[in-house]
Amino acid sequence: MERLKEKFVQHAEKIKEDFLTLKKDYSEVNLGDYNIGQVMGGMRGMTGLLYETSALDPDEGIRFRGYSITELRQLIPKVPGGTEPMPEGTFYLMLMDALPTEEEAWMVTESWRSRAEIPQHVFDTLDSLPISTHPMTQFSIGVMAMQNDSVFAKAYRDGAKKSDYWVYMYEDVMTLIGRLPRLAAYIYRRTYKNNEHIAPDPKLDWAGNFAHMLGYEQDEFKKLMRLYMTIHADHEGGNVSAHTTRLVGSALSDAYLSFAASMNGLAGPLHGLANQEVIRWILDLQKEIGVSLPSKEQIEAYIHKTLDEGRVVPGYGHAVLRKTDPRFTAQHDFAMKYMPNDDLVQIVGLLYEVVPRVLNETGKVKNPWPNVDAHSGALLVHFGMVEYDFYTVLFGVSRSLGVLASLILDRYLSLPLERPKSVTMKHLLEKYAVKN
Ligand code: CMX
Repeated sequence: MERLKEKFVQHAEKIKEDFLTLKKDYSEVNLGDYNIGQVMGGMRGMTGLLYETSALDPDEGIRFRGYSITELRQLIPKVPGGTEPMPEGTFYLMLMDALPTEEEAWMVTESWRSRAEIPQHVFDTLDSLPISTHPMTQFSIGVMAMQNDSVFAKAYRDGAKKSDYWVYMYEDVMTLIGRLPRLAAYIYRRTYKNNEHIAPDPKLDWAGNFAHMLGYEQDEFKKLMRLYMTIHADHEGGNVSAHTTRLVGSALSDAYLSFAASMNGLAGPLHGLANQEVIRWILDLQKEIGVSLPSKEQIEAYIHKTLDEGRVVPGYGHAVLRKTDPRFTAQHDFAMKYMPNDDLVQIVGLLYEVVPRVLNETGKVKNPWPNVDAHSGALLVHFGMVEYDFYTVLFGVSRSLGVLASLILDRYLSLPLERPKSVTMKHLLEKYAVKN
């Protein structure tokens, strides 16, 4: 058995005990009440999912197995000469609930590297799509095109035992994550770089190799990719991409089916697509005002115009967070270190000074502060990655780490089919409305 897999079993046996204790002795304990407003309002604030790899505090932001982004940047191993955490280490932490040593982080790299080759038919499938196909659509189709390699689907068909499902899920997850950078880089180079592809460099770490295959060799871009892949990796279980992975996986759909479904959710503008929308919105702002660095007053007028048109200000607001997203702060920190004078970075900074007040003045926005998507585009443009329609694919590659680590755990714990109950408005009105 792969050493990584053995380590996972050691950890998973312990959490299985907790799982069984909770199920056996505490199943009847109430977690809270909810109301019709929550049922009608996207289930905000309703606790209804078990999710181990990360937890989100509305004020503090995300913690991966208890560690904040700041702590990850200090404690997760780095490549030699590196300054940012290896995403492999973050994956290890999420899967095993333990900080990895350097050797353990590289063990993950090695496992993914050994599985990274993509069958030719996947590239042929992508090549058959019109070049105008959105990169996220290509990404989802590329993942689906790999589904016939699923060892989980095959094992299920061959009558595998329920207690062994996780073994096959583990294989699929590790293979899929190993392949994603190559798939994403292929989409990027096919769509924007004249179909000129770059072979992987087996000496590099997962994120460094991703940067290399995308065609960005600057050391700082590789650093950015390591940070980017770490901070977007997980955001507890209720967001659209994590929840979709869980939901679809609960039907015993394999990792390819579950992950492709989650990416279709990430591709929505209220979720991951917001990262491309932010930069599109800023570029439109520059164009409309006619200067590369607008004043605060000009920015404020543009925000009002956006709101008056009935649009949202992309990159601001959140369904759970109530303070500035620490993922925004980590990116701002990176920007201040490497590109403080960049015009787009400065606009991001000016927006931070203006948008929260304007959103607060609407009286309806619950969180006026920036989320992760408010900053990422400015960093990417700085390095020359101007093709913003591609940005959500980067988010997707990173998001695989958390949602797929969780999917292995789901099958280890044999979580059941998700099947919440729905209710009609007629029923609610008949039962609860006061009749005159
Ligand atoms: N600009 C303008 N209006 C906003 C807003 C924003 N950035 N954020 C919230 N609002 C509005 C909502 O549209 C809603 O208006 P209506 O009552 O007219 O429908 C009202 O404020 C209340 O919304 P909320 O409770 O504060 O926020 P939600 O939990 O409903 O939605 C989110 C959260 C992220 C969808 C929303 O803040 C938004 O649309 N933000 C912009 C898009 C964005 O950046 N998405 C990325 C989120 C992070 C990620 O998943 O990647």
